[in-house]
Amino acid sequence: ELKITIDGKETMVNQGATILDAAKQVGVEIPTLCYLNLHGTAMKSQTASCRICVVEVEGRKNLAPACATPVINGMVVKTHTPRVMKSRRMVLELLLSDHPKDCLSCEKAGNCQLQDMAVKFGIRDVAFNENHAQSTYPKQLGVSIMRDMDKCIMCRRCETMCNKVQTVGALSGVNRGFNAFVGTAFGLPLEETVCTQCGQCVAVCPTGALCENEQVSDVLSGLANPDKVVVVQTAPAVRAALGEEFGMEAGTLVTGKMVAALKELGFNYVFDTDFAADVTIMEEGAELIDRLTRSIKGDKSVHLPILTSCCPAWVNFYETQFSDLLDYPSTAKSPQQIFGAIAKSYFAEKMNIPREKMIVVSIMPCLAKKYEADRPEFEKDVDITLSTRELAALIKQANIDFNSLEEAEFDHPLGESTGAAVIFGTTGGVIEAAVRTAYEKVTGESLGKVDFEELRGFDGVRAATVKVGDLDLKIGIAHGLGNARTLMEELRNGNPRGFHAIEVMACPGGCVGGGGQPYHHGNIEVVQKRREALYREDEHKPLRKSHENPAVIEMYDTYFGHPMSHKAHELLHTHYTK
Ligand code: HC0
Ligand code: SF4
Repeated sequence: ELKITIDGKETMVNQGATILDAAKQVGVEIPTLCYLNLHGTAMKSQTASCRICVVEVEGRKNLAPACATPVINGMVVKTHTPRVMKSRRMVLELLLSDHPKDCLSCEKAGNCQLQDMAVKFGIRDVAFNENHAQSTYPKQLGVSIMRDMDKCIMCRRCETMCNKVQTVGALSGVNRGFNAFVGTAFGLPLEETVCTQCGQCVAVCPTGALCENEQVSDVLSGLANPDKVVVVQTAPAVRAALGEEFGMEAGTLVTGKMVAALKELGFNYVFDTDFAADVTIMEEGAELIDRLTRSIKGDKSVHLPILTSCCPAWVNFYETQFSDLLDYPSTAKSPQQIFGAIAKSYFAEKMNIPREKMIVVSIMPCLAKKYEADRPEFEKDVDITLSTRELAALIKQANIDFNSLEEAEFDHPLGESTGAAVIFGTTGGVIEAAVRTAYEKVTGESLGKVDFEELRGFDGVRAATVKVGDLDLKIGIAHGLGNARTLMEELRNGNPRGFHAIEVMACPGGCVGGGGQPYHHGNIEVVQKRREALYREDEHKPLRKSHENPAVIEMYDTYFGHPMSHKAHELLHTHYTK
């Protein structure tokens, strides 16, 4: 242990701790722009590129960046001397001198850490402003992500996310000095690179350099058109985070208020992606049982483990990076797409609504869902996808007092769901939902306890064995694409651990940590609180197994026949392309 004194407060830290870690321990806040530490995951970015976190270390001539300076025993540090403050201000003015000043209309306005810092430092005039011509990179508007590299401050958090955490490698720093920015290979649009559209670069970008492709106005046009029937679905993880946009504590569940707000906004039907998640379990569960049964009978052509296929960035990742293993993923579409397909077939037929009159909007915690909805094979079953943040913006625009809304209920029938569907939004949840159903289908017994604690947790790669009748069902779980890569390489090497099923979610924590959620600026505790909220909602649901959803049962009885039927294959399954 090492002793350090920060602003007169003494503390002990472990070898390897930085001044920033020590300061956090004694409750001293040191401002940072480039630093990123998602505790509990493998992510850490300490490029020390912004120099905002500099402090004075007794006995040293130069100011030291707190994020990258290891503690030495007996160190004495001061974090807010006039010299420190002057230096921080200088850095900030330099950053601002080369930064566009369209803050009024910037997408990140209100969520920009650079803007917050300028407010905090009371910057009124920006020095050096006239000396540097601002670079003019063209804005690139992609299907999920908007890039505006004039606003890049070279903190390189996105690079850390993309290259180290996700191991995708779509982004890297180019040029030096005032011309530096983070770019793609040959300046190609993200769609033409290995980018998976996961949106984790957007989630950590402190400025307006990386934002989502906003589609709020498309939704407003739909709502304003009297000839259209506008149907909305909300993903599991949205309800656990939307409240943060209205000042609520992380982990507050706002399911009922969210439904009420959507009704106020004028959607004709407010439905739940959770309904479709229950359907996914019916299809994917049946597929798993089918593969297991055939394998037990000695069929050598069966591909095990089955891989979950509901996360679009993950689908993109295996299509691009593991195209030799495309027989392994489940062919079930994601709940978002299953919902769209059902809304425009089963529901539309039931209600006599012509397909062309219906607009299906999804509210997703994710940016890759925009890309998924746009994939040509899905034929616009989902028309528009908004992120959690965009929904919040829409509610604010409509002047709806979210906090005082009376809770409302989802509409029938596509608003019915079970607890199994709710936990889809967190790492381990999809496979737990599948196990609840597979267990009962295989053994014919009713599960006493539906909580599979062994599948929960936050380690990047997890493995668990669940007893299902005579079978030891071996399950692998990964969240974050770098962790997924570890499991996929294992699979390529012959599946030595004998997994039967693997769940992958591209974002750290699963959808609760998605790239479309309220910005948490690298505070992973927020993501953990959202996860707990989903487990709470599951616990309080009267039904907690997908195959018990009465609206799902009715739909199979009257429309699909049974899981994996011909019609189910046509509407609820997909294929993968290299
Ligand atoms: Fe998810 Fe989903 S759980 S990917 O994380 O499977 O985005 O929340 O909507 O589709 O249900 C996201 C969340 C979904 C889908 C569901 C799955
Ligand atoms: Fe990389 Fe994901 Fe950003 Fe694409 S969306 S550039 S894969 S971090």
